[in-house]
Amino acid sequence: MDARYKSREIERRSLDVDGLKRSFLEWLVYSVGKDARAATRRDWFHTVALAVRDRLVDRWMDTTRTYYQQDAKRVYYLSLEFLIGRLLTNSLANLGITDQCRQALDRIGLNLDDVVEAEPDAALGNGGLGRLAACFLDSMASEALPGYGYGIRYEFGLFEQRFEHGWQVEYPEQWLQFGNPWEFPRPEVLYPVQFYGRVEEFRDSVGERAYRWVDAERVLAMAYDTPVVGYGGDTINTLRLWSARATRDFNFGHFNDGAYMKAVEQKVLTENLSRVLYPNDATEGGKELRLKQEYFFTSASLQDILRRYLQHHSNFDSLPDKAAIQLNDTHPAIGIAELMRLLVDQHGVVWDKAWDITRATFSYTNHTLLPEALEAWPVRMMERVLPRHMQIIYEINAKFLNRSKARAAGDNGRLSRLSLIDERGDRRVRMGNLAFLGSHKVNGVSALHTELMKQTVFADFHAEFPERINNKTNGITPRRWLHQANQPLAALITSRIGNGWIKDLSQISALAEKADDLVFREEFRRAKRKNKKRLAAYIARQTGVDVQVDSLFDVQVKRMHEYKRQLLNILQAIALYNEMRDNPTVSWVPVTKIFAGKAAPSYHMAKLIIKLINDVAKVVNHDPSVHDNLKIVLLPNYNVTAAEIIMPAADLSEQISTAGMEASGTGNMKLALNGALTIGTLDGANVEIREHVGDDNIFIFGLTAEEVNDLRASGGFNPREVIASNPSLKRALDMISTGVFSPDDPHRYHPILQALTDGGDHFLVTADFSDYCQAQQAAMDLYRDQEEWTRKAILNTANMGWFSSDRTIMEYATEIWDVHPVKPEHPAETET
Ligand code: B1H
Repeated sequence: MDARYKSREIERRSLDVDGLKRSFLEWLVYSVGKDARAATRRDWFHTVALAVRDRLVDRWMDTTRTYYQQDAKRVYYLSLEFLIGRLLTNSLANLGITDQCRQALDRIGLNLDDVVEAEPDAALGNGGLGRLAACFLDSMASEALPGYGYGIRYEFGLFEQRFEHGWQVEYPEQWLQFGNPWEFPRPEVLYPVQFYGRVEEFRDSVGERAYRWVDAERVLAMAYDTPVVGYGGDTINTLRLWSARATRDFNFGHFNDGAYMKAVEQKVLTENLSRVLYPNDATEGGKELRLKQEYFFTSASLQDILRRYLQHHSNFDSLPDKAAIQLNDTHPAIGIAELMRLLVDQHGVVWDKAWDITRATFSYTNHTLLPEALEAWPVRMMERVLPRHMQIIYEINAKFLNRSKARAAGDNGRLSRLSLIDERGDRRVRMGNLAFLGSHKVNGVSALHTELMKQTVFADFHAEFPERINNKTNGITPRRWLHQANQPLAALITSRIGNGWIKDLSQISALAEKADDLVFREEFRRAKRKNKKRLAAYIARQTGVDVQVDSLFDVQVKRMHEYKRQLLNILQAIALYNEMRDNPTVSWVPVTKIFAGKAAPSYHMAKLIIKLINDVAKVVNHDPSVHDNLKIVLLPNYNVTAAEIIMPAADLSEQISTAGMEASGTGNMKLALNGALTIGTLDGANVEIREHVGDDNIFIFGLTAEEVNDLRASGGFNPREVIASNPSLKRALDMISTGVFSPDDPHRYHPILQALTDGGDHFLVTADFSDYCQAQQAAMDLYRDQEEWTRKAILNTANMGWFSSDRTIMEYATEIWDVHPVKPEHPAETET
């Protein structure tokens, strides 16, 4: 063997500084094809990523082989979104080679932080739902659970947001344009997925009625695998994402006609299927392409799951003992009809048996009760796109309604609510009902949300299946959200309680006793200040606004949505601005209001609120009469990487949704873990955060979910009266309506004012305004007492252990999936 080749083989595994350095230099030349003098930052990123990837491949294969050899029960997490962000820092940290890598780069004259900056975010998700899936991948690998993620390899992730004259403008996010060093294309892992066509009835070999789906269009799903490194690097799981490929025969038909250009055009159209992520967080467009995306990745994943199962089994009886399939919201819920189709039509399993297997295999997580987000596909579309599935859904429905009819005792209202078909108006398939019926467990994502599921959307199903609904309060991975993102605080914590918390976040409770330790407080503040300086520099770079590092960093970062009430926050900012101008001699607590978040491109109201925040910011930030005591910034293009800079630097965490509307929230957890105090309503997981951190260490305000419900039901709520009786609210609204913030277009904000008055203020902004302002005042007052504030901040960090996604994932594993940790077997490493 060529000596040089042999030495590279050894190098690929070396974890020491010298070995890493030699690997980098080799990779740069032989794989990236650049000379060190000509290499750009991006070249170095690719170099380092490829060299790091080498160091996880052995253990990745060991993990996969161990699962296979033990025929372990696997869990498959089906999700249209995986918002994983950057992977280099994460891989280094989880492999435990960050320092070695930094030193190796030092020796080449490079800085690791610069190299890291060249990695684009994998923005394959919209918001909380997608980020949750990413945290779950991290936790499954860190807990040694045989877990796979299945999704779509979108070419365009979530759009890039820029502000032009204060308005949101969307740009395509081409994260793959320079290649993706983390993924392994698997051109041999290819499954056909069909659309359209019709169903033919025939008699099978024993004379039974059977069906086949014919004359359909075919698309191929090709796999791309990304290794998911668990903490410590022992378990390395797989995220398998599907990409659409046109079939060859499909093209050849056109070639024979000589219509070459048409064939190529057709190929491009077919492959559009996996091109772009739909950018609507929590709303459904009803677009045919979206339905096709859902079916495309679900069908490919199920075919892959069955193929893997059949390597060890000859019938499907034990499928539920070997595979648990989790539906991340209803987006993959068509999988229930698809598994029935695969079992019954393709593998000849009898219906009732197939149904038992399906139900025992699937479980479903609901993430929202918002009516506009509950997927309901028009029957006419479903019949056209997925004709066999529509039949199967009718069949499931008929059998179910027949059975429940007896019990429903002639209650037709109840029966029509239980139906998989919404018969009102144009007929629609209710995907939530299908997901519920086809699953053995259905969960909500916070205690309150799960309770509301039982009382509202799934009340009838809950009565029918009282054991099925359960709660799994969301969590976040402490690796990315504290260990990686907040190194100053992570180092401080480790210096006091060791590093066990990274793997077992419950250990962080040991910090509670340090809350009264003045030295510890001082160091805690120093860590926070360091993070605030970093964020201030980022704000200056991104927006040109200079903010005071010692001001109260008041942070609301999340998707822009009316129910999340960024509007309430900016109205309070206007009121505060007025107070500061009215009382210039008072010594004000300086406040920096930090917003970030994208609006769905077609969500006009959310985009108008963005413009309002930018307009208010412009006026306030340039007004000398507030003496820099108030600054407002809206950071563009909020994503995982921006969140990693923002979360550690926050003092106050805004979680102010209309009670009953935010299913859980997870940003609330990231901020509290990083020592921010929450100002929030009793909504989603805020309720449980309060229980853990204690009533004294959180600012709760506003109507409860029950009060919201009663107020709306009573019909007696009159926002105009509320406005008239609150001078500071009235003044703020008058300023908006008279064009103080929009002199170029005084009527710009008419739709917002309209919604708050004639529109009935559906999100109860005016109703909660006064209570919110009081809570804000309490926060500012407390902030004057830095010792007291720090004490409470420490208690927040110390009491967030339960919100680790490791806890969440182990609850899923034991209570829903019955999946157990499997330690990979590593053969003794042989150096040949
Ligand atoms: C959540 C969504 C969502 N709930 C539809 N629902 C989408 C719905 O593209 N779509 O069609 C996209 C996203 N996302 C969020 O899930 C909740 O609002 C949060 O409260 C929750 O924390 C998060 C994770 O459970």
